[in-house]
Amino acid sequence: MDSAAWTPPPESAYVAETVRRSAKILVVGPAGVGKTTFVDTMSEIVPLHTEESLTSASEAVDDLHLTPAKTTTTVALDFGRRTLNDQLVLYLFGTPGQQRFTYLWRTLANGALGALVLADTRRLADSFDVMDQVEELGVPYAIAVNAFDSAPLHSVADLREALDPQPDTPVAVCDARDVGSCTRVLIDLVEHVLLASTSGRHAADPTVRS
Ligand SMILES: Nc1nc2c(ncn2[C@@H]2O[C@H](COP(=O)(O)OP(=O)(O)OP(=O)(O)O)[C@@H](O)[C@H]2O)c(=O)[nH]1
Ligand SMILES: [Mg+2]
Repeated sequence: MDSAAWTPPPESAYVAETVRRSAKILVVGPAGVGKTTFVDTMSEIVPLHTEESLTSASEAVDDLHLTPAKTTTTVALDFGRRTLNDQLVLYLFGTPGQQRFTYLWRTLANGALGALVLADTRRLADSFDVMDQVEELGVPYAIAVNAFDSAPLHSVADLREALDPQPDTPVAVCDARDVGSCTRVLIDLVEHVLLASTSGRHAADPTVRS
């Protein structure tokens, strides 16, 4: 290798020295709800994507009328990293949203400490199946309603009633393109996971860094 051509990676490429714990977090939800956008927004490293072009062959199965600008779909995973505080780093795994890939993200859920289920107010019911799957896998989760510009706005109380999760499941609204609101829903999720683990309902605990 030509060492003269090598440039060191930026500081942010490495996990900070102070970080003691890490956690795998799934970002799940129906197709086109903004999972890849969320991972992109939150990742402090260049995220990994596995996007493939949507073709006319999938028109009959993929309903994309709510996201007409969308030209690609995730076929395996998105991966990003976010340091949430001095001591905790989150590894974000965005899943594919198309139903035909459900088997794949159920495998991806191995070792996940928590899941963020994204929803869209124009089709809240599309997230029910994902909520069921995550519950079945025993992964604690929070719900983040991604506020698309053209989507109707509802209060969190109304959203909770419509989504009907467990009473202690956090529900919040975010904009998948906005770091501030995405950070808040991730903090809600981590707090929920830690509370669930201290109350003994889930054995999950962030992995200690050696
Ligand atoms: N207006 C608006 N558009 C968004 C938002 N989040 C995502 N989008 C757009 O909506 C489309 C879908 O976003 P993706 O992030 O690819 O959705 P996804 O859930 O990863 O989709 P799949 O991988 O196909 O399941 C893209 O065209 C985004 O630019 C949002 O918060 N507001
Ligand atoms: Mg995607």
